[in-house]
Parts: sequence; structure tokens; C-alpha cells
Amino acid sequence: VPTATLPDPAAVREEMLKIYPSKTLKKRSKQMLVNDPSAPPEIGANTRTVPGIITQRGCTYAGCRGVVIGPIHDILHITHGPIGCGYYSWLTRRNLAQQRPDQPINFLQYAMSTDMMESEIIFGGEKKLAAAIREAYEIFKPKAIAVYATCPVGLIGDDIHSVCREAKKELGINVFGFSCEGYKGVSQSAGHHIANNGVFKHMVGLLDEPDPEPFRINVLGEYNIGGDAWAIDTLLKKCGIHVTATLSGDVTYDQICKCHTADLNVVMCHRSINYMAEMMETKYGVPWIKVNFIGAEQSAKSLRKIAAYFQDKQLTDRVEEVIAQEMAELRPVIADVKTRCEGKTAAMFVGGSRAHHYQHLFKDIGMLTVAAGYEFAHRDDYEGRDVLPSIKIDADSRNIEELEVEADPEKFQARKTPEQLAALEAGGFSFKDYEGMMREMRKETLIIDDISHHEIEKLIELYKPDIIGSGIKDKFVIEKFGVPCKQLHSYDYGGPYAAFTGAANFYKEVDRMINTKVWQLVTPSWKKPADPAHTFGRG
Ligand code: ICE
Repeated sequence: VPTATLPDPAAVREEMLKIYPSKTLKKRSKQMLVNDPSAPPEIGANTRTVPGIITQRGCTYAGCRGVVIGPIHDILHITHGPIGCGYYSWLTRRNLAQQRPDQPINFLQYAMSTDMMESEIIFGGEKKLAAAIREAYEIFKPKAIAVYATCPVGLIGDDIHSVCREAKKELGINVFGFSCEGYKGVSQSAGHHIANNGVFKHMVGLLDEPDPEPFRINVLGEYNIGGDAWAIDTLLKKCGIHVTATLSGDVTYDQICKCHTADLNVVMCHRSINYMAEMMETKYGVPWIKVNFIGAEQSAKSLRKIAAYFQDKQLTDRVEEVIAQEMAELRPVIADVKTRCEGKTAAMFVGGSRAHHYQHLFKDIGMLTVAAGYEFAHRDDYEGRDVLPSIKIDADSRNIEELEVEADPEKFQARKTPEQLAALEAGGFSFKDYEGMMREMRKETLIIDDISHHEIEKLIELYKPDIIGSGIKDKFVIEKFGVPCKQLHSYDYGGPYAAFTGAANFYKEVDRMINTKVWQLVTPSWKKPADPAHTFGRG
């Protein structure tokens, strides 16, 4: 990509900031930076969104119920609150699960809520919750029930945990609650943390039945959006690597309960599940490594890393064979798509890990990411894990009760002997190496945390990217400017995009979206004469 034709990122930044009043300006200035991969500058992340800015973020309830636990498909998820929260989290995330002979139950299609009314807000909703749990149990006879608190529940002080304890006694199944009121954190990120703690406390470690296969791993932070987990699973299976549990994508209660018996945790989305990885290591001795199955090169790298961990010649050979096979199929696709996509530019504003991961897919087909940012990631996701000690106050942590986790004297088991660890280190293997987004991006890339609609509009006007990866809240705004928008949360209706097979889907989709002639029919608003009827904005 001829970077000389790109605008000066510092000037774009100034242009974006200049309309803000001084307080907002001060805050937003810290959240907008020009990248330097060799020494990533400190970014203002995981802070409260300025009121009035249209944020892409979600709430803490969304991060807990929707993201981390929702995909467990054979337990019931009951939202305690007025109907809106349950309704809007009903099947909106495309975390797919399939009925299979060995997994006959799939409750994912259901939206369960206590549907609180005014009277419960005034007199308390605990009785209604207890009745709802009983009723749901009678109908579905699940293995476990999870209850989620929404904002009003926290405000009126319903004690969902004591209701769950009582129900557990009464029904004889596992029932547990999550205090994931939407306002608990500054975004869904706090919900991830709360969910990690709850899943770890109430499920992980309950079933001491290791799977018989060798090379057992858990894939953490993979939610099977559009079938990604299936693509990864298939790839790993080809290599002879066994997945005990995917947290949480197309996964059962029992799989979660026994995931502490795996040999290794591999982490896809660090943001949403690093807490779990750390706690499992402390209590059970399962080490973790960061992987990324988004992008061909990254998938190959991740497979090699898993093989390196197991130090098994046969496995290593098999992994190389599989990579060679997959790449042989993928290369012609890349070559073809490149003829139409090379030199094009992308911008991405997504969540807490995808804005980082998806740059590799664009890079595979010769495209450059010119601007990127997360919605709710923390500083380590931008700057790398080594900044963790310097993060003093975590905006979310104030409201989240940390679990006290220690090694379990009966279940802790070191996965490697000191000699094996030394051999691994001698070979350059490193655990917990997490570089973050900025170190893997071009110098001079514009980084914007928690981007606003005003900033996206300016970005389109000044950078004219060929595609933007974003979400439903801005998709149609972007497309009205004549720029295609690929939803990187739900994948629109597509996917999978993970692993080599998924990468092929993504390349073709991007090619189709960028090169369709339809965009020539759209005139962006700044090219039109101002409409006097509009008293604000650009008209
Ligand atoms: Fe992790 Mo949308 Fe998943 Fe990430 Fe997370 Fe969310 Fe999904 Fe997005 C998610 S867990 S729901 S990879 S909350 S697409 S951080 S914002 S980039």
C-alpha cells in the first residue's frame, strides 16, 4: 500500500478533536493516538464514555450473560429484570450451537426472563425469581440454571444469590447467580470479569474425568460466532489435538466442569477470559498461551506453538503436514483475491480483540489497516501484557469482587517438569506472551479507543478507507457514506472466518464487498450541497 497517499494521522486527530468542549477534548485526547510499534504510547482505555457521545459499547450484563456464559447451551439462562434486557439479548450474537447425537439438548433458542413489573420493583422481585427458577426447572429439567441480575435488580437490592442457594437445595441441581447489573462497569468488559469468576467458582473443577485423548487443550475466549469454533476444532482434530472445552462456544455444562483436566489452555480473546486462564493456572496448574486463529499466517503460527508446547515429534510433523495441505488450498484463493484487493485500506473499530486479530486477515490479501481501535479493551490489549503492573486503577475492578484463588492441594498438578520447562525455554518458547494491538501494527496508524460517530464520519472523509470493520450501530451510517462495512461482531450473515478454511471465506467476502459497483451510486454527504433543513452536523 502506498502509504505516502495517506493523510497525516496527527492532523486527522486534530480535526476530529477540534469540535469538542475542553473537558471532553482532554479526555478524548488520551484515547486517540498515533501508533509507534516499538514503544506503544500510553492510551486512555477502559474509562467511562463521555455522556452524549454515541458509543458502540454494550453493558456489563451483555458481557456476562451474552458473551461469556450464554453460549453454554445445555443449561438455562434466566435474566432477572424487566423484559427488555432478556429480549434484546435473545439470539443476537450468533454464538452457534448444534444439536448432535452426543449433545441432544440445546436451549440456546430460548430467552428466559422474570419479566419484572412495577410491583416487583416496589416490593422486591425475589419471590418472582424463585418461582421462575422452579417453573423453568419443571419444564426443562436442566443440569444447571444461571441467573443474571439487570440494573433494576441491583438498584432495589434483590439478593439473587440467596434465591439461587435456596433453589439449589430445593431442586438438587446447580443454580448460581451473577451480579452483572449493566451499570457495574464502564462497558461489557466488567461483565466478562464477573462471568469468569462465576464460571470458575460454580462450574470448573466439578467433574474429575479427563478425556482419554492425548494432547488435550481448552480453547479459551472463542465463542463460535458464525461457526469459528467449529473451524478451529476441525483444524485441531486434523492435527491430532483434542479440545476438552471451548469457553464458551458450542459447549456443554459437563465440558466446562471438567476443563481443569486439560493439559493446556490456549487463549483466543485475551480480553474476555484472561481472568479464567490465570485462575485455572493458579488452582489446577494448567498453563496458558496466547494464540490467534484469525488469518492464515497466524493460524499456522498458533498450531506450531501448540505443537512446540507438547514437544512431540509426531505431533510436530503432523502439524507441518496439515499447514502445508491447508496452505496449498488457500494460496490460489489468496493470489486471486489479491489481484483485486491488494493496496486497499481498512479501518476497524471492534470490541476487545477483533480489531487486533482481523488485521492479519487483511494483511494476507495485501490490504493495510490505516486506523483501528477497541470499544472496551484495557491498556494491556493495546500496549501489551507487560504494562499490567503500571495500570493502577482499573475502572471496572472497583465494583467487582475478586476471587481468592489458591492452588488446590488435591487437584493441582504441574503440567511440565522443571526439566521440560527448561527445554521449552531454551527453544524460545514463552508462556503468556501477549503483545497487544499496537506492537503488531504499522507506525503512524491512527488508534482510537471507544470511537464516536463524529470521529468515524471524519475518519471516512479524510482516510476514505475501502472497507470498515465495525458493528450494527454504525454499519448503515458508514454505508450511507459509500463505504462497505463488514460487521466483525456477528459477521453479518457469514462466517466462519477462523482457521484456514474460514480465512478463505473472509477473503472472498471482502473482495465481493469492496469491488461491487454499488458504492459508486452513493454520494457521501460532504459531496452534496448543505441541506438548510439540517441545523446540526454536516447536512
Ligand atoms: Fe472477545 Mo462483539 Fe468476543 Fe471480542 Fe468480546 Fe464482544 Fe464478540 Fe467482540 C467480542 S469476547 S461480542 S472476541 S465482548 S464480537 S472481546 S465486541 S471483539
